[in-house]
Amino acid sequence: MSELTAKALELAAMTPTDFIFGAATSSWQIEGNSSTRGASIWDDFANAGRIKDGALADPACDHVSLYQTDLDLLSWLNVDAYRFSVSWPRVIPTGSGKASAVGLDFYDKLIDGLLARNIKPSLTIYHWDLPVELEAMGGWTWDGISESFAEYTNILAEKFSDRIDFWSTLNEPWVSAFLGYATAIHAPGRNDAASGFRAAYNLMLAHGKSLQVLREHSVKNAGTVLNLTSIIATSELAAAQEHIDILQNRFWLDLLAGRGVSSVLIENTKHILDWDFVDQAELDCISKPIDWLGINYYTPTRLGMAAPASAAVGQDLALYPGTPQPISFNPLPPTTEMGWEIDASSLLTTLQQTSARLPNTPLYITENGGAFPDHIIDGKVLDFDRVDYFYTHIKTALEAVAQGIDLKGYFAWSLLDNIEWAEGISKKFGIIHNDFSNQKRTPKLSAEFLRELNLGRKR
Ligand code: IFM
Repeated sequence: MSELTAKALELAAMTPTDFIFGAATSSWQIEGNSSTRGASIWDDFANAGRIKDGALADPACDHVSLYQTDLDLLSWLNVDAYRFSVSWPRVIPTGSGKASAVGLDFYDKLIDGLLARNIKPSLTIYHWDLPVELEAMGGWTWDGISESFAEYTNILAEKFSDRIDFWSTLNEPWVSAFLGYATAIHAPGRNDAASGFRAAYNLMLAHGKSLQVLREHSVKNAGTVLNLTSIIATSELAAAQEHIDILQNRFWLDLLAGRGVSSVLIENTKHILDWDFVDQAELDCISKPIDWLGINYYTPTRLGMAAPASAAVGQDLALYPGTPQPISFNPLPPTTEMGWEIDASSLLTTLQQTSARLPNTPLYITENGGAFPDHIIDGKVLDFDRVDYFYTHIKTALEAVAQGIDLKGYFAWSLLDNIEWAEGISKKFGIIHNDFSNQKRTPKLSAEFLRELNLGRKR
């Protein structure tokens, strides 16, 4: 038996029978075919040359044309579930108003294709591709955005509520608000701290209203997805650590748990905004119980005092406006190609902290994975680093289950090499290699590993 198989079977033996394994993607990162939908803020961002390697919305992975191939790959992987997102401008080309029959039909076929292969659909309503018309109204800082989101949710729920196993309102609202509005790292690139906080609140209000719509359609498995992590610092940096922990983790969990906006956050940010828009009825709407919480975990956030600042993507003090002490980000080696420290033990800490902060809520790891260089030898993609990353993180996740954490599933990020947002196609997270010149898909060693794990548990 090869070492790869032995490790996969070791994990299979640790896995509870009802645990879900899946793979994840998002619409803008894989779909391509932008001419058959409306425009999103990411199209504008890409067209303005803001993506490092010049990648554009097309062709991406041409998934709209090749979805049958991708469904067959999911079948070959033997996953239980597939997590994908719906492109808002594909379903409602101008953001509000009439839905596109062509757009809905695409997701209809995708969902039926999953069900025909006995794969549970996990649908994310919003994974960052906001229609440009809504951004022109103010985007996530606009008062009306949560109503537009509720209307969009209603269209999806009317069409798909009978066939979706997991509904998720948002993916990583911290990224939408702070990379897109507080800074200009992501689309729409506002670069205004106060807008970041406003967007953060409106995203959560949109979550609350969307959840209400899903409930009106009798949806019973609705949740949301946050990118949570543990913030590591020495005691001299306790004030900065607390602030960063609030912005990264607690703000979202506090709102979901009905604890409102932290007084520490309000105090630390009083020179930026007065938070006068916070409304008790809206807080009540946001804190209605969810059926599950998704955690996207990649790396810990390790703080230090020493310059130089970290070169890790997305680790930047401007993303945490109001931090009361100057700090830098100091990821320790080994790191991935994103500069992200590899530390599976922080996944365990994150799971423990989250279950304490949002009790009685089943958890799923909805994304986990790494960007690594691929070694292509004789047509085989030997991504040993990624195999090792999955092995250590899945093992930690399963150990957390054995310790009593209510963790119910794990989704690998990502099914395919895709457009890694502002980093473009040069940072590769896929378990399946994609040749962007001809769209040839080649499963990497990590895909074989996850397949062996899935076959092992089903034996
Ligand atoms: O590619 C992204 C994904 O869209 C959201 N979570 C993090 C991934 C890696 O950066």
